[in-house]
This record gives sequence, structure tokens and C-alpha cells, in this order.
Amino acid sequence: MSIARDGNTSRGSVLAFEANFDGLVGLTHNYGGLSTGNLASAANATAISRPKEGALQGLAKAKRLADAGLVQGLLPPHERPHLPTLKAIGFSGSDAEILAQAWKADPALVRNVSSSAQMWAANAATVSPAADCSDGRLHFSPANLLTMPHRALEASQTERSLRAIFADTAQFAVHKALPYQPLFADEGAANHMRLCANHGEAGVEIFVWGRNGFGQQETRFPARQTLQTGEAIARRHGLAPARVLHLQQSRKAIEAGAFHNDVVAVASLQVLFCHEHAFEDRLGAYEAIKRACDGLMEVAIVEVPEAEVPLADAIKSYLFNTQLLSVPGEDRLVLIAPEECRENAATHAYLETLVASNGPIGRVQFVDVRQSMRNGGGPACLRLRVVLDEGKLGALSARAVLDGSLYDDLVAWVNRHYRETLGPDDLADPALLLEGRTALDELTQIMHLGSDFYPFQRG
Ligand code: SUG
Repeated sequence: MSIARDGNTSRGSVLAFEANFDGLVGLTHNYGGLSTGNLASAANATAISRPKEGALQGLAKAKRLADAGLVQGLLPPHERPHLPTLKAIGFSGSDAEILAQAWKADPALVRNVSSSAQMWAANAATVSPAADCSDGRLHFSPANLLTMPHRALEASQTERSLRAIFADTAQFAVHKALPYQPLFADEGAANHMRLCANHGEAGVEIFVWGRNGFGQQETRFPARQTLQTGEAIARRHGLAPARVLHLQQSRKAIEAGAFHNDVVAVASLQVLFCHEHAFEDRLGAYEAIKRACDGLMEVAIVEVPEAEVPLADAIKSYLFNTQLLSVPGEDRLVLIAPEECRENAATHAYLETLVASNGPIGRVQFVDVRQSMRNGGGPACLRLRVVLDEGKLGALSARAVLDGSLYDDLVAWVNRHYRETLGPDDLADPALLLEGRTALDELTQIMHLGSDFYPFQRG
């Protein structure tokens, strides 16, 4: 396997690189209109989804990056509909009866427990590379995602996935989600950025928050991440306080539909690519970033002015929900952007100028992840970044790193099990539940996840 490396680390001769673990699109991928403040989710509520197409689009993106020489991993979908939740809220009987009763009581309940939102792996956890952590291990904090009911179901299965893949406790530390209370509302890596000279060297970790958990909600749309969440994660991961920043996301961005920081900013290596309205205190944020990076690297802030790409266009096209990657053989960074960026006139014109300039971003590659985009999930939402080195890569458990054979197995699996379309009322169909279990049971074999990975397997 060829691996993209970007330099030696200060810890001896270990070569570190960034792997991307993408969430596999689940069998119940649908448009439930569940996420207030996420404009795409609201706009497509009740539209007909195409789960098979969505899963194949996600796999094609992953394969493209693996083919470019990057390490590409996958995270399995969760069991949906989530019957344990329906049982916990008082429905009983056979599985089909539980589903029917819940649908009768309120279809919104079934929509919430049927979402395939785990596919947006950027929200699965916050990840701190080993070079930043005081115990020299790579730390994961699964996100409690408690602001949205359909997402608050995810953390325990996410923890299970991470423990299955990053099982070696000498190398990896998988924490529990933060306490389930609004003070610690956590959306994972979508509100976390890291700047570094090389992936394997100590970097600066930036936690972006939308509200102070001890204060009042200040925005019309929910601010999903608190200041206290970032502080707690930095503490439990053992980050050096001088290399941690807590920056407030601009209220204007949240009001405009940027429900996560990764809708208005993305960072990679020494480069921060962000919109003029990403941070509440724009100049203060840039100053703080430069100060924290001082002595470690020369940071490049590529700011996109409102005059060139209005916030509304940036959010509609997902200009910043892009993957900024160091690709083997290319000396400037490559931006993996959704097709929607090519279709949006302002964004497209900006990108043409960007790559023509002599800046740190040298090329844009467009990918089709439209099924995910219609629920507000771009290329960057679909992936969780994990800094590895050869030792850590070798220490991974399960079969989660994409190579040609896993890709072929997964494409065949999707083609065997996924429905072509799902309409809102299809979620009440007990056959969908059974189809999902059959497929996921098989997936645990394909990905070597064990026979007790999902709640239904444990009985
Ligand atoms: O949490 N959409 C997701 C999109 C997550 C995007 N992730 C990042 N920006 N990193 C969300 O709002 C919509 C589901 C629905 O409406 O059916 C949804 O959950």
C-alpha cells in the first residue's frame, strides 16, 4: 500500500500521515427533515432518497482517495431503525408490532430512530493525534450529538466501532462520550481543526464553539457545540494548554445555516481555509491562531471574502465542507469539493482564481456525493480524520482500511441489500428492518467486526 507522507516527526523517525475514515451510508438513508438549522435537510424533507446510489457515491469517493495513495478507512453504519430506543420509551411486543405502534403514535419517532445520520463521520468523534497528547496515544472522544434527537442515538455504537477498529490500547485511547447534558453538547470533529507543520509533530488544536453552555442560546438556529465541550475534550486528551484554542463561531454563520464550523472553515497542515464570517471575532481569531502556532509553523490563512463568495453561496455549495489533502506527488494541497461547488457561479469562479494563484491550494477535484449533500453532508462531513503512522496502521483491528478487495466486497454487498429508493412512509415497513439486519449481519463478517457488534446480534 502506498501512503501519503508529509515529513518526519520530532518523535524520532516515525512517519505520520492522515487517514480518512468515511461513514458508510446506511440502508435507511432518507430525507427526514430532522435537523433544524441545516437548510438542505429542511429543503429536502419528504423527498425520495436513493440509498443504493448514496452508498455507492460514498464508496466511490473513498476509492478515489485510496487510489490517489491516501490511507482510507471506513466506519460501519449503525442499526436502524433503533428498536432499543423504541423499547426504552414504552413500546413492546414483536419487532414489527413495536414499529407499527410507534408509527401510529407518531411517525416522527420512527423517522428519528431510522436516520442514517451516522454516515457523517466528522461528527462521530473528536480525534487528537498522538503527538499532541500527553500520554503519547491517539485519543478519540465519541460525540454525544445531543442537540438533535436522531443523532443523540449514535455515541454508544460509535464507541463500539472505534473500539473494534482502534482496539490496541497501547496506541489508542477511546473515551466515552461526554455527559449527556446541554452544557457538554458535542458535535465531534466538525467543530475541531488542527494546524501542524507535519502530521506527526505537535500541532495546534482549535475547538470552535457556538454557545457558552452557562449562557443563553443566542441564535435563531441551534448552536450545537459549547465552549465547555472543547475545554473538557482538551483536558481529557491531555493537550498542552498553550497549543489549544477555543474560538467562537460567528453567530451570523449559524443564522445563515452553518450548523457546524466545517461548513465555513477547514484546516490542513499549515493552512486554514475559511470564510470571512467564520469566526465571531475575525481578527482576534487570526491573531490567536498565529500566536499559538508561533515557533511551530508559519500558518497560511486563506480567507474567502463575502464580496467574492457570499455566505449563502458558501453554505449552499459547501465550499468549505471540502477535504484539503496532501496527495503523494503533488506539492500543493488538493481540495476535494462537491459537484455543487462547480455549479455555483460564485464558488466556481472563486476556485478558478484560487488554483491559478500561487497559494497553498493547487488543485480542486469535484466529487458527486449528492445523496448526502441533500441532507447537508458534504465530502468533509463524510470523513473522520485520524493521524496514523506505520505502527498504528499495523495495529488496526477489523477490516476497515479500503483496498481493492474490500471495495469490491462492499460494492457487491450494497448492490445485494440496498433499496433503490425510500419514501417517507417506507420507514414504517417492517421488511426494511429485516433487510437491514440481514445486511448488517453480513457486514460484520465482511469487516471482521464480530458477531455481537450490533444490538440485534446481542439479542
Ligand atoms: O447533523 N444531517 C446532518 C448533517 C451532518 C453534516 N456534518 C458535518 N457538517 N460535519 C446533521 O444535520 C439530516 C437528517 C435528515 O433530515 O434526515 C442530518 O442529520
